[in-house]
Amino acid sequence: MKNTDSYSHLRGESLYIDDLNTQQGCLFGLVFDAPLAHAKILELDYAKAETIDGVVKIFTYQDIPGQNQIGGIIQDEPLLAENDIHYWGQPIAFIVAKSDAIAKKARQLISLKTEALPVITTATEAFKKNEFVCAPRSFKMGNTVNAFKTCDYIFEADTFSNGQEHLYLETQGAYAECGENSKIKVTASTQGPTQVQKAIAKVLGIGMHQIEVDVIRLGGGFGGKEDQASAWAALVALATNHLHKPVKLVLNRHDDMRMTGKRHPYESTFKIGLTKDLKIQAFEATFLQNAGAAADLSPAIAERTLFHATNAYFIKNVYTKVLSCKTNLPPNTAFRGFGGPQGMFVIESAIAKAAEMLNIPAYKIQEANLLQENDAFSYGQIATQVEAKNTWQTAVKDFDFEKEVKLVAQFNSHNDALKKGISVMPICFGISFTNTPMNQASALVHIYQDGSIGFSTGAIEMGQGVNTKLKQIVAQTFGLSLNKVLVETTNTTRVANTSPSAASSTADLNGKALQIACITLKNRLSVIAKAELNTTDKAIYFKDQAVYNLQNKESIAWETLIQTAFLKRISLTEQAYYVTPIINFDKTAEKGQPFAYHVYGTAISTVTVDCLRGNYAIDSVKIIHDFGKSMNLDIDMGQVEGALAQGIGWMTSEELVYDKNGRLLSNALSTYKVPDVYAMPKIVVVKALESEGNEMALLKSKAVGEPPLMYGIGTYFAIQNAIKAFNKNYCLKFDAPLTPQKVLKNLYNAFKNNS
Ligand code: LUZ
Ligand code: MOS
Repeated sequence: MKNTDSYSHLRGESLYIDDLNTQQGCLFGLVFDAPLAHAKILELDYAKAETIDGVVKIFTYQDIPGQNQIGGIIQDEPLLAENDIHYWGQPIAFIVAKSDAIAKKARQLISLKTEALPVITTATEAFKKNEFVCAPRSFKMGNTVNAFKTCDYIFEADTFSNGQEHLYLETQGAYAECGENSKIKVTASTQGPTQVQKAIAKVLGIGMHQIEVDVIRLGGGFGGKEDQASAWAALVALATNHLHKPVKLVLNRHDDMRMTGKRHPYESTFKIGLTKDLKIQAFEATFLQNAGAAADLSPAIAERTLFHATNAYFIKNVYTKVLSCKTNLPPNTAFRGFGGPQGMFVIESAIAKAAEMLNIPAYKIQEANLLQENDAFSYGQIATQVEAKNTWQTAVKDFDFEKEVKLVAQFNSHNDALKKGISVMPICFGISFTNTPMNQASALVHIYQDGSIGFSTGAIEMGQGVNTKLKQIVAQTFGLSLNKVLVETTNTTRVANTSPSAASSTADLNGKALQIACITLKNRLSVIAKAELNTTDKAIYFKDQAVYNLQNKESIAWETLIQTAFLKRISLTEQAYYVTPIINFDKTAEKGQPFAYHVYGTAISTVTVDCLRGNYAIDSVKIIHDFGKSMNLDIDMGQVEGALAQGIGWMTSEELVYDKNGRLLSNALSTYKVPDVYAMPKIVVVKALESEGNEMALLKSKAVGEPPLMYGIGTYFAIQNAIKAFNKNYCLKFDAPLTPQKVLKNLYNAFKNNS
C-alpha cells in the first residue's frame, strides 16, 4: 500500500502553511534578529520603521502580556531578546505589516546599538570557561579503571562530529486567527502542537483552553520542529492577540537557516581497552555537546548520546560522561537520532583507531563484540530479542562480504589514482522517549451515520507516512477499504496533551491508541452484529465492508450495521489512550529500562576515492534492516533510504560553518551541501531481516524513522579505509564530515603514526 499522500503531493494539492487561504485582512510578520552573537543591547530604535506606510506594529519583549519565555525543559529562552543578545539570529523584534515586502523594508530601517561581548562558538571553549546549560550526566557499568589494567591494548583519541542543518523543505512558519471570546487558532508547522499551545499560553498569559493549535502536515521536520516551532507560533499569536487580525509568518530560507538551531556538534574523547582476543574490556568517553545559547532539548539529547555510546556492542566496563556546553550559537536541537548518532560515531571511531593500531580490519573487532541475548547496556536494560549478530551475519552472507573485501583489495592493487574502501556498520537504536512520561498518546474515532470514519490522533504527518499507517489500522480493524477512512488534522482541541511526533515512536504510540479505540468500537458493534446475524460473538468477522457469520456466511453490510447501531442508540464515537508498559528510568541511579525495544541492522558500504582530486563516490550501501513485521514495506523502505541519505550527508558533505564571531557562513544551499542524487550510493540494497518484531511495536512493525540514519556513519569509515590504501602514512582522523577538501589533505599529508 502506497503512501496515501502521494496523490495530493504529486498534484501540488497538499496544504502547507504558505498555501493556506488566509482570512481577509491577513497581516504578514517578519522577524528582526540579532546581527551579532553576544552583546548588550544599548538601544533599539524602530520609530522610523514604524512610520512606513503599511507597517501595522513592531512588537518587542515589552509588548508581551505574559511571560517572555519559551524554554521547554529549562526556562532559559526568551521569545524576544530583552537586554542581551546570546546568538547571531536571535529574534529581537517582530514586524507586522500589510505585506511581506513592506515588512522587509521596515526591517532595514530598524537600528540597534550594542556593546559587543566575547563570543564562544565551540564546546571546548565553553567547557574551559565552565559555561553549561545543565548539569553533566554520566553512565557507569563495571569498573573501567580496574578493567584497563587488564587490557593488552589501550587507545585514546579526540573526535569531532559537526552539526547538521535540518533543511526541511517547508521552512518554519505559523498562521494565527482570532475566534470568539478571545480564542486564538494557530495553524503551525510543528512536530509538537501541545508544546506550541503551552508556549503561546505562557507568552500571552492566558489558559491553554483559549488556544487551538492545528497541524495539517509538515514539509519535513527531522527534529527541527520538535521544540523550535514554538517561537514563530507564539509571535503570530502575540500579534493576533494584540491586533485582532489574522497574522502569518513563514520564514524564508536564509532567515530559517540563520535563526534556528541544528544538530549538535560534539567534541569528544575516548579511551578503549582490548584484550588480545579483540574483546573490548573497557570504554570511556567524554562528550562535549555544543548546546548553543539555550538548553532547548539539549539535556535529553545529551542523555540519548549516553544511551547509544556503545552502539550494538556489549562492553562490560563503561564510563561515559556528557557535558552540555553553552555557546553563542543558536540553541541546537533535536535532529533525527537525537544525540544517538554522535554517540555511535565515537565508539565506531574508537574501534577504527584500535583496528588501525593493531593493523587489522575494524570489522574483526566489531564482530567480536556484538551484543548478544541478555547482555546488559550500561544503563541497566537487558537486551532481548537481539538481532545484532543476526543482521551482521545475514549481511555478510547475503552480500558476499568476503568476496567484496577481496575485490576491493584487488582493485586497490591494480589502481594508483583510484582507491576503494569498505566498512561494516552495525546499528542498535532504542525505541521510546527516554523521558518516560512522554510515552503516551490518545486517539478519537468517529463513525458517521453513513459508515464513513474520521479519526484524530496526536500524530503529525511530516512526510514519514504515519497517516497511511494509521489509516491502515482503522481500515484493517473494521475490514473497510481506505476510501471510507479519513485522517483529520492534528488538533489540540480534538486530541489534547500530546507528545511531539518524535523519537521514531509516533506510529507506535498513536497507532496503539487508535487501535484500542477501534477495537472498542468493533466490540460494541459486534454485539449488534451478533444479534442481527443470530450467532455468537466469536463467530463473526469484519471483512470487505460487511460483517459475516462464520457458520453460514450470511452477512450484513457495514452501512446497515452502522445504521442499526445508531437507531439502537449505540455510541459510534470512541476516545482511547495508550501508554507504553514496563518502561522506566531512574535518573538518580542512571539505571532502568527506558526503551520498549531496540532496532537493529547492519550496513556494508563500499566507496571509491579519486586520489588526485579528493572527491569520492559511494559505490554501494547494502543493508539488512530489522523491520520486525513491517506493516508497510513501501513506507519503511522509504524511511531507510531517506535516513541513509541524511546520514551520509552528515558524515560526508554537510559542513556547517560558523565564523569566530558566531556568524553562520554556510547559510544557503550554495554554501551548504546536502546530498543530491549524485551523492547517493550507486547501489542501495535494503533487505528486511525475517524477525518476530515486538509486541510493543504497532502490529509488531518496528519503529523505523531514526535508526537507519546511523548507517551513514559506515561511509565515513569506508572513505577512511580508501585513503589509507593510498597513503600508508595516513593516521586516521575522526573529524566529520569528511568533505572532499579534507580527503585531499589526508591523501597527501604524511602523518606520523604516533601511538
Ligand atoms: N525527543 C524527545 C526525541 O523528546 N525524547 C527522546 O527521547 C527523543 N528521541 C529521539 C528523538 N526525539
Ligand atoms: Mo526527533 S530527533 O525524533 O524530533
